[in-house]
Amino acid sequence: MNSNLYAALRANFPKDLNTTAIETDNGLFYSWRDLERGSAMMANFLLSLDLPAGARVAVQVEKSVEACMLYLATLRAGLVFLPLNTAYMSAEIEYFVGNAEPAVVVCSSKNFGWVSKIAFKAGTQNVLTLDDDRTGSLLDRAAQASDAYVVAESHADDLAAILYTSGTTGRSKGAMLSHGNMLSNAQTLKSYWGWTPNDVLIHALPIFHVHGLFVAIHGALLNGSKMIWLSKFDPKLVLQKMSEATVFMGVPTLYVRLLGEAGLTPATCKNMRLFVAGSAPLLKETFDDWKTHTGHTILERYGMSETAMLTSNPYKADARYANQSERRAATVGFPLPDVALRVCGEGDKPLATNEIGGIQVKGPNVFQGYWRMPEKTAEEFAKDGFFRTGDVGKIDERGYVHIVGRSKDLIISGGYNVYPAEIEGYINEMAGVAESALIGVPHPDFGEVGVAVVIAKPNAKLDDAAILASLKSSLANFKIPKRCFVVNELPRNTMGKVQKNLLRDQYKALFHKA
Ligand code: MCA
Ligand code: AMP
Repeated sequence: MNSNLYAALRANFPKDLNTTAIETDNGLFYSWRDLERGSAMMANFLLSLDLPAGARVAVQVEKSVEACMLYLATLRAGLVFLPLNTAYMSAEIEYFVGNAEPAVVVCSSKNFGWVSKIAFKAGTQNVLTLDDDRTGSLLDRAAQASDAYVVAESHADDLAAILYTSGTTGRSKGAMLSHGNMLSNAQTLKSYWGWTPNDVLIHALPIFHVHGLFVAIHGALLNGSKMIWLSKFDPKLVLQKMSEATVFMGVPTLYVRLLGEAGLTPATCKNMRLFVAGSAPLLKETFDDWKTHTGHTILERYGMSETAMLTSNPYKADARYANQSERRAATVGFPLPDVALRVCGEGDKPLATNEIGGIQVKGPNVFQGYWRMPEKTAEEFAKDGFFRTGDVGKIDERGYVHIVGRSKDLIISGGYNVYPAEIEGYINEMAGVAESALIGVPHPDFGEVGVAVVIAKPNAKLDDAAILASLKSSLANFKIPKRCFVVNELPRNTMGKVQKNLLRDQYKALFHKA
């Protein structure tokens, strides 16, 4: 049997391929046949390059339906998709391309100059462009390829995608996900969230992360459900489209921004059946306000790049948990049906109900390891095969999982991950800097944002604005600390380690009233 993920998605397209699969915010309608033919032509083009099995296709392009087709084409050709955040700048792209050694790089035409230089230096032979107005050399080349049906034979454990997730120390690690990892997760969510072919999803997230690329797109395609495709999140446009939709997915910031709109009313949401939140903690306040303004209860779920989705609040009564159907604020719900989840203490020992420890998981969705990092991979797994997520939590007496913190030093800002070690590394290289600490503090819009606390070398004079400007010239915009403080010393424990908890406490009311 062919375990290629595209084959499973395709099998659920509606019988009538002429109906609308995707409607865009600039008035275009793509039929299921368009998705099928467009991705076939791109797949046939990729196959014409005669690439070795497992070759990577790295993609840094603006959101478009053609970019979605390129993802499907990569699956169909049996190649490995490597999506990259559009905010990444040259040093970041240089690392990913150097590490993954993609055979194909697809970028926006405005970036072709610098991206192609990096790619050719890393040995990539094929650098193509794709823009969000249906132009670019990829489409020119694919237009000459056959639209004949093609789906490569894949095994469930063949790689389908590599997602880079930043390392807490050192550089980013590429999480390798297989066709089987992603299909099992999509099938589980299909039934757990009660998808039907009549659903209409508002797709407002970027398509270079698990949430927008896998949870949202697989959800719709595996159910033959239509998507309303927004090129970027715009709260007014979401509300305008809401009456035509049934499902919405967002990081908490999207819900916060929607709550700021006067047009958010029960009437606007009358056809909606499901609001999903995840990628970062959803505040109870947002959960409650949403209920008040719309009459709907947000369903919060939890996942990771390494595992896709792990837990979910119930969509309807869950027979495994005494038929509980309550979606509870500040919990991430129950482990998904095929996910084993435990909370462990020292030595990977499972803890009792309500005891706080490291969250570990096992299941068909758990990744194949980190790209070319066998030792790092081995370190992250317990002896009995459970993956250590780096999240800290507990399971309560009713079975709900709570995330109470992270053992990894990570800031999640507006759904994007920022690793303090990376930013501190850049600041510490700057002239006159003795040391720095990046901490996450509460923020009303992004949930959490980075704040840099910096110490100067003796007799050196540092300027906070200059530090931020210098970071801005080398790092993706969402990683730039929102504030920078130059101070005389950092709090330390008796071992000499910087006590970030004290700094977080000191700066916690910077954007939020305590
Ligand atoms: C933009 N900025 C940010 C962020 N986004 N700063 C911190 N955190 C951010 N997330 C910067 C901009 O560069 C700008 O800086 C300033 O903040 C204001 O930008 P704004 O116009 O408000 O931003 P935006 O373009 O509207 O974007 C906000 C956003 C976006 C729509 C919330 O960040 C977003 O789409 N987030 C979703 C991320 C996502 O999909 N995560 C899923 C990961 P300046 O003015 O200096 O230029 S998947 C995952 O985590 C797991 C597996 C899971 O469970 O799902
Ligand atoms: P990444 O693998 O980079 O996409 O980030 C995954 C991390 O996001 C997880 O390890 C969690 O720390 C965090 N995360 C995802 N969903 C939630 C949620 N609902 N609540 C709290 N944290 C979450």
